Amino acid sequence: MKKLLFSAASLVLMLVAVFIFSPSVKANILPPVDEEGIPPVVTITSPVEGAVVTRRSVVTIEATATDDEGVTQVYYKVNGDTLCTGDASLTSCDWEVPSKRGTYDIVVGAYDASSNLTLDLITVTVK
Ligand SMILES: [Ca+2]
Repeated sequence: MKKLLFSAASLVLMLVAVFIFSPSVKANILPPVDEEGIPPVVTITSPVEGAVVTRRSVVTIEATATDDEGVTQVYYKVNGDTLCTGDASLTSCDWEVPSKRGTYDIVVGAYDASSNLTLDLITVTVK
């Protein structure tokens, strides 16, 4: 009797394991995976690479972000500081240019639903 119970318990465990690890069940539990692994396409359209911007002005950074399965998150950074974050509808971000002259890196990043990340980077000069 003891042995029979043990066998029954093993069988249940095995079925549970099969259930948990079967691909169809996994697909329902885990977020969708972009099997193609196609990352978003991101382009900073304004300002242009190497542009000279005036200190203490406000520059509108504009970018496009597209993806085969849809862009889920976009962010704008200048020298590592996050200026704006949003969903795919975020296509521009105002940057209050500091008074310090020099070169500044503008980065726009976009994620798709599979957490693929694409960055575009330009460098501008503040004068
Ligand atoms: Ca994608």
